[in-house]
Amino acid sequence: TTAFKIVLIRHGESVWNKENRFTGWTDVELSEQGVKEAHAAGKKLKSGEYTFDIAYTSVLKRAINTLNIVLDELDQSWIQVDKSWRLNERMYGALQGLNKSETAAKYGDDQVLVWRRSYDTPPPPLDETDERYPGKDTRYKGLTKEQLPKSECLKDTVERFLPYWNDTIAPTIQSGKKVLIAAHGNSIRALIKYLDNIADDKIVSMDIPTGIPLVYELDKDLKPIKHYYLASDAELNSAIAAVVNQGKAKPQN
Ligand code: DG2
Repeated sequence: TTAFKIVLIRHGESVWNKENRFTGWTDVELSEQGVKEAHAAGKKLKSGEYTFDIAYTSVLKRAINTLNIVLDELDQSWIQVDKSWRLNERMYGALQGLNKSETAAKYGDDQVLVWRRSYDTPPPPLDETDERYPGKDTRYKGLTKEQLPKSECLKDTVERFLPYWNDTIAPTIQSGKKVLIAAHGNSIRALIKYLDNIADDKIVSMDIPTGIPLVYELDKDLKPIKHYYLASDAELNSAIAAVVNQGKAKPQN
């Protein structure tokens, strides 16, 4: 039986989602549309009478700002918020900044699918001298060299996310606090892969839409009982199809 309910949300559309660029650890703003999505998500949670005791997010403003908008809609801006690099988007390495569709035209849809969705093939790495290398960003000054990624596959993201889940988030859920997590497409895929124990080859076809709350009901051992998006099937399917199509040389609508 359901003992706990948590809510996950991918941030609203960012300006680089809109321009269809690989983003990763690049700290880009929400687009106007993304701001609207965040407000709509907050309103949905409010009408479902969701309330939270604590929220977790990344150190990237598209997730932080989404969370703030959602909490404002709920009139719960006062709750404790914990930010961690461990909830950051998967580090997209040398692909960061490139257009996804142009990259597919150059390397093929299949290669881009592997880079976007495979479990254990990382994208091409950044060089440490590259301006995009996180070691150059003061917000990551507490990380060891081994923790600073040059690129990550989903497996790497799972591995760096799990200590945060096990040491911080999971015990908080089990203490009875109501938890909201605002994160990213691939950090949420990492969490779901772990929670639902999804096979490595099955995670390839999982895509997370922007700005739609995803509810997970968990038993007392935090095993998922069921999950659902707060959206109609039509809304959900078109939002997911949009994400899938971003990686194609010729997006079809
Ligand atoms: C996107 C996800 O991350 O991209 O890094 O480009 O969730 O922070 O917008 P987000 C990025 P895909 O893996 O879906 O291409």
